[in-house]
Amino acid sequence: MQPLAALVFDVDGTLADTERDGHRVAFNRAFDEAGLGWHWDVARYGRLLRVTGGKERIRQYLSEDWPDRLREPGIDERIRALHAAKTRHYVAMLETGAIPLRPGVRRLLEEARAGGLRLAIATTTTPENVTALLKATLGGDGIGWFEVIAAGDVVPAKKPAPDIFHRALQALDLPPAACLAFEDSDNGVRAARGAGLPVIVTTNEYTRDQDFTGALVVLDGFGEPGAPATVLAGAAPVSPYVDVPSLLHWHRMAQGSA
Ligand code: XBP
Ligand code: MG
Repeated sequence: MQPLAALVFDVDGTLADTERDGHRVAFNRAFDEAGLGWHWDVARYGRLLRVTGGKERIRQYLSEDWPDRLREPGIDERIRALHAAKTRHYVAMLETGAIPLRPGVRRLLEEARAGGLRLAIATTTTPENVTALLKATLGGDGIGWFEVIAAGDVVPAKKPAPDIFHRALQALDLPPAACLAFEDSDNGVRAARGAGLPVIVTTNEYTRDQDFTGALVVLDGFGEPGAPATVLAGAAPVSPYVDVPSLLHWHRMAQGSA
């Protein structure tokens, strides 16, 4: 049996609830700045989240509301520029401390590090967004907590393709059986499973009704002492919240030896 050696975390919706009050707001600020008159409300953004990747999401929106604009010369460059502006607004929001880590995340990361588990990130979002989030929430050395940060356009295909998880496993030089992945969305679960990773889901407002077939366990969050996590599917944690003993228990289950 492979011992558990590393934890591979998704970022958006998993480490922090970034979509509704972070990315969406930053997109709208970039649209305003560009004088486009576009606005993504909470519901519309929820539907657009079916497409992973910010540039891809702008393209999806155009295909739905302004299909002719997709044929305009230079549209790719304009999407890139608009997305770069969005990233600038998003990073500025993070630097104000506007987006905290989800309850239980910092505790679990600290417990995992104390327990000798290696930490990695596999995310669709732009690398600057990851470093800004980690710096703003964990402090200057927070980035160093993660041995591997695989993010954004470093891989050709985004989630639900498994590429970003393959990239993280390669960088860790570990087989999927020695790891556990953490995700919040069905696209993420399919990506992690596509890379052979056992995956633990923590849902959020945008993803709670999605299909998490293939996940080891589905919870409404990581939980904290005194604020237990609710199990929505799969085996309960060893403690009322997600901790290292629970991870070891789920990992054994994943290998059929619990
Ligand atoms: C979620 C995504 C990202 C973000 C926006 O990433 O799909 O595209 O919504 O970030 P994760 P960018 O894999 O962490 O859940 O605009 O930088 O793409
Ligand atoms: Mg996510």
